[in-house]
Amino acid sequence: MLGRYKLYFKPQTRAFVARWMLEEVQADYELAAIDLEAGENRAPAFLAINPMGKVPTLILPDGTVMTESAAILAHLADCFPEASLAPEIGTSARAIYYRWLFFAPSCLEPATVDVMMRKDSEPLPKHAVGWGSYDDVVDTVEGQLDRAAYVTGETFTAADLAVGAALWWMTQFGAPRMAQSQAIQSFIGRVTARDAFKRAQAAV
Ligand SMILES: N[C@@H](CCC(=O)N[C@@H](CS)C(=O)NCC(=O)O)C(=O)O
Repeated sequence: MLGRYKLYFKPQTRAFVARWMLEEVQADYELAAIDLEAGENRAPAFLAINPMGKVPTLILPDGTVMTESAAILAHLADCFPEASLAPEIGTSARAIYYRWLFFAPSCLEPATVDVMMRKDSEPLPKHAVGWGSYDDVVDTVEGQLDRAAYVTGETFTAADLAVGAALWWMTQFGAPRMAQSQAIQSFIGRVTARDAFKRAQAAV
């Protein structure tokens, strides 16, 4: 979609994922800083845009509001095919891409929040939670990265951005098994070496 995007943004949050993707596709965009500590995301003006009060919140050039990091990645990958960040629709490669794109928010993230924020609690029942267990999640992603350079194979896609950003944050926060996993750390090294990742870290 041609035109200017507007990203409601706070550094060191999931909004970074959307900014990284905007840089990958070289979209024309502006950042609108949101001070979460000051509660700007709970102000009526912002809740009118995103009732969840969360970032990333992306305004598309036609004014449509998009939320949910993985959905934003998928949409931008489709809008900028020249960036080659999504396999062709209907192919098996696309199926694998969807699998990992959704694995990040539905397995990696909640498993990590659970293990890091409920340290003194019993794990939630494996059969009841969508991610099963933290160890299952890490075994699964590690197993994939033992076999290939990227979760989707030998080329970087938006799904690698989603999984890579999650694993990078998990490492920063000291999540179990991250620092010890060679496959995961090599993958993080590959994705964070990208120019778009570096540009997305520029000060606001
Ligand atoms: N499901 C959303 C989650 C977004 C989210 O939780 N963002 C956090 C920052 S990492 C936030 O805005 N927190 C502020 C709050 O809830 O008050 C996504 O994947 O984009």
